[in-house]
Amino acid sequence: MSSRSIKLFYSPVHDFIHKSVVVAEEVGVWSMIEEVPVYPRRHGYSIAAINPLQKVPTLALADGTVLYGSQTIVEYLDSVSVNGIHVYPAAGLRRWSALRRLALADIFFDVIVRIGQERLPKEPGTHIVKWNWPKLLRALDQMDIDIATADDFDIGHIGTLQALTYLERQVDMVLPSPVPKTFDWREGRPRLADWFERAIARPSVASHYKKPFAGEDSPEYCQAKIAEVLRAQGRTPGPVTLPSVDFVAPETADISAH
Ligand SMILES: N[C@@H](CCC(=O)N[C@@H](CS)C(=O)NCC(=O)O)C(=O)O
Repeated sequence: MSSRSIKLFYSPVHDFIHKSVVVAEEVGVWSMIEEVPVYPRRHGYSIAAINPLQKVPTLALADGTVLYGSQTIVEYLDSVSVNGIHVYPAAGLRRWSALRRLALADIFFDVIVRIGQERLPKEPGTHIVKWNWPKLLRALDQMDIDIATADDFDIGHIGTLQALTYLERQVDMVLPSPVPKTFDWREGRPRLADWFERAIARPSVASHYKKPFAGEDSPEYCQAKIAEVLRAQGRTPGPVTLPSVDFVAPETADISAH
């Protein structure tokens, strides 16, 4: 792989931890990655042409191969480790423990995303929050139990960092009832809280966490990178039309490049 040959389409919001970034750092491939900022809710950032789910993160290799689902992306990055480090433990119980904790943390993340969607003006229904909030509380308790036996740093821990920091970000922005306005996941979970303080001091985390993104992040840049990927796939990019509204419902998102 040549320098910066992998494009990482992701939301460059560094007040929560991104598994893809931490894994790329841990396995020594961060220098091969070109960051492509995508703000999924803002106009001009549709990546539907390369990911039908219109979700970030999405990874594009030099040959046009596109990977999505953060689980797929991090396992791929782990498989191309250049320093011998792997965040997926080898086959056996340690691996399944890590994958279970990764699933716990990732589904936790999806639930946070769903709760965040309650801010959308045309999607009311706090029953969704009431249904999901207990799941998050139970997941936090499970994380607190799991972390008691942590003597390493694996993909499940990285997922947990993302899940906890994303929850914190969402709580800061206020989540609908019954999520408390001042909810702190640390309360009643001292083991998880202690571990978190140590984990965020790791270089792979500390180099990005709470550091504002400093690169190019315009919609034009994003679409130029989409066009590069399409060309690498042998496809002809269509004209880019930036919609005039802030929010584009998935069903009306720009699919002109298809
Ligand atoms: N389970 C997915 C979750 C990805 C996800 O929900 N990403 C959010 C980032 S905040 C997103 O793309 N939201 C835009 C949308 O849901 O349309 C994964 O792990 O890749």
